[in-house]
Amino acid sequence: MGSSGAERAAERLLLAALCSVCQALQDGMLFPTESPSREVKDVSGLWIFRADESPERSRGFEQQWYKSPLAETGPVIDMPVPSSYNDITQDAQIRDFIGWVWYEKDVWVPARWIQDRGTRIVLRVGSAHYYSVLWVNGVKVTEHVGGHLPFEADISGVLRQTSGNQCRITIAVNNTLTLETLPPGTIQYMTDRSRYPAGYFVQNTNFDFFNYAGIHRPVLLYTTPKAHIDDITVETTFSDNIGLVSFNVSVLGSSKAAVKVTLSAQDGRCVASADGSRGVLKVTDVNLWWPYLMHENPAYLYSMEVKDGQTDVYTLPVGIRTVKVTSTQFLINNKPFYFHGVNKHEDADIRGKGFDWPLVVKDFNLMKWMGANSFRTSHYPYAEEILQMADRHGIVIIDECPGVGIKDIRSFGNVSLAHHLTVMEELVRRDKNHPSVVMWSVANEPASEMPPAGFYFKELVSHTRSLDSSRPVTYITASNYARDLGAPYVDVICVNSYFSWYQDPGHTELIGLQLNTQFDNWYGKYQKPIIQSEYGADAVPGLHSDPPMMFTEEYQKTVLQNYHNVFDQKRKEFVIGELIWNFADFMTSQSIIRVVGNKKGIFTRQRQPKAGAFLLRERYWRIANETGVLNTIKLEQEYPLRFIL
Ligand code: BDP
Repeated sequence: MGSSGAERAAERLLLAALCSVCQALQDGMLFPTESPSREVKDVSGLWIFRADESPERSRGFEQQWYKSPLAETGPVIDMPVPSSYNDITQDAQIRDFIGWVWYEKDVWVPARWIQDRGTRIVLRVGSAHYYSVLWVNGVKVTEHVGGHLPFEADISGVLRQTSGNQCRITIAVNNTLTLETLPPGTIQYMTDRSRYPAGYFVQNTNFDFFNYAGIHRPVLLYTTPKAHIDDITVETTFSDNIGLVSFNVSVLGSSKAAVKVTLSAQDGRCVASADGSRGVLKVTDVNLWWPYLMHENPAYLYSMEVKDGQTDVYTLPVGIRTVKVTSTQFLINNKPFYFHGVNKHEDADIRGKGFDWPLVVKDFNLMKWMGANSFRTSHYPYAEEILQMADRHGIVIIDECPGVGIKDIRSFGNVSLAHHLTVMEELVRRDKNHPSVVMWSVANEPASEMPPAGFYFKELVSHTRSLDSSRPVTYITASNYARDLGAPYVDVICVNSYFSWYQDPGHTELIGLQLNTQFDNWYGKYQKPIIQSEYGADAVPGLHSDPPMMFTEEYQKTVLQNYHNVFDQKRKEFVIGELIWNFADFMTSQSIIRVVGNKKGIFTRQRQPKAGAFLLRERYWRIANETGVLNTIKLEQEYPLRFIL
């Protein structure tokens, strides 16, 4: 079919945009999947573990614990991977440990992987918090700065040179945070000998969640052919009933790559194909990717098979959708989208921040039960498996980097900024192809009124835009509208506020006035759409009082109701979303304002609903029904609304 002028213009725009997408990092970071040319071997499970308790935490390096089996260096304990190590033992020293810990596992590598010189063997860690060094059979293969994002190393050479099929993987992980890490922190040595023993130190941070550490996501071995598909970038748009998928494939290890791309519908039918590493696929009668509750057939995913000649095959799910922002609206597929969702944490009993499928599936069931159409990955990137779930269920994501707690002016320096830019590059490289991701958040509640914040956020936002021009960029502010120096650069204003909690505690009657003022001030100054990106109140489950008092379930409900009254007025104007703080109770460091963690969850940490969950459920379904596109009968069968509406 010949393309119209408008389509050709759209194609040119897409290609131009793609030129600037993700050029900063050298290599790709495709999620490891199996295919006729690729194998994956999950080496998570039971590892052994040793914390380096020497005063400087440096004995492991001095004695080269990576050179021999870890058990020969001293006492080791069992440690599950993925999991935070903190809550696994009965030892408070392990829970609160700061410094290097060592993990080790012996695995067998299939003989054919070693023998076939055309096979590339990669070791990949889904994430480890915070700083990691990796050895294979005593040989260092890579190191990585930063939790929450994956890293990997080609270990084919090491395996072939060392002891063949047996592979001893050693990973040293250090959770120390400094002024230049993300999130930042400081180590404080306590020098008053009348109060602290010699060498006593603490880790100070400015964020409100426990600094869980360890190997948090699966560790995988996977193969690719030597000549392999290294990265794929897709961008999508549509015009009338024609979907356009522009793609850019990079192949490594081959000078004459012959790329073929095929797009299939959910019934397996091929709907478009092309030859070459760049191009645009045209899909007639396109099924767009729609958010949950916005369409009767949400989350439609095509399957894009990328082949490099006879050697490599990689299949990528592709959702065709557009995202745009106007001065009052957030548009998905040119239709106004209202975020009625949650803020989350990767957090649960025992495993801490360790990836856990039962928890992930339960959380998606709860979000769908309550009619949430979106969540924000507060305050760091979540596991890729979670984003894949969101793609498949139509849950929209604001994807946040770990820029939380930037409060010290020294964390606005050039070294910090350079690292922050790199983290955004890693994040965009990893998540750029997920249709569920509709916006990047570069930070949470930084000290955006400090003078360097203007330059810092200008750079950060514009760099993020240069990595991906197809999505809006924001950061989450708690600053006053008149003093916020980063707001001029963002596309959407995201504001956190805790009226009647941190301000005027106990006075829920003030919420209406204060929230109205907040919205009018921000909109008056910037004329950009606003998301209430956090609001809420602690509720200790089972604590009751009427009239409501702080920390009871009734108080949490009353705070929410007062916020909702204002949202209902302002969403007719420029408020484009509300995200409750928080989906579930979560662990924090110990402090006099936290009773075994933060209790602002509408679910407990064990995922049982508090009264506020039912309130939100009723509200979210009502808002979804207002859009008028729902097949209510079908949804009622899935979730018995008659009980709540
Ligand atoms: C907000 C922070 C969030 C906290 C929340 C709270 O963004 O991380 O957990 O306050 O205090 O300002 O509950």
